[in-house]
Amino acid sequence: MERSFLMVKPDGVARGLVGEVISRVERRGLKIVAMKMLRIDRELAERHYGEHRDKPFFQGLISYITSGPVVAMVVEGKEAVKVLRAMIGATNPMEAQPGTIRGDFALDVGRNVVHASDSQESAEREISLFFDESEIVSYSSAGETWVYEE
Ligand code: DAT
Ligand code: MG
Repeated sequence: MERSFLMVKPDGVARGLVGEVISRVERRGLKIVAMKMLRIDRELAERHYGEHRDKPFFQGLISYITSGPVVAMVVEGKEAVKVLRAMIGATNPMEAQPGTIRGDFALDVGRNVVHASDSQESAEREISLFFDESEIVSYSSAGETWVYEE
């Protein structure tokens, strides 16, 4: 099974959308194997978004992501990276399809409610930025019997 990193951003937490996001993940059959609420500091923000350091929106992005608590998760499942990217929708919510999290709950690229890793390499990097391996749990879920054919 593949792992991805999913995060409800400060706007999502402030707007009371944590349960909505978690609920969608659970209903899809994905398994949450780690979760915590935290306030991201500047150093962690700059590491997490390091690939965007030279972009014009970088400072705004860092201010936004450090502006309030986030809920960070490790999510496990078949092709979890691809599935979560499809579930969150396009980066710019104006282009995100209805039915996606951004397409249902956001309008502004600078307030797009959620983050999900864009590749397996990003997922590994982001998970290790936010979680110790000891914080990631192992348990059996209904998925093992009812979500996957085998
Ligand atoms: P994603 O969050 O879909 O992986 P990304 O990695 O390209 O998108 O960018 C990270 C975040 O930066 C994104 O969620 C919102 C912000 N961002 C991206 N492009 C932007 C732009 N053109 N203007 C303002 N903010 C932008
Ligand atoms: Mg990204």
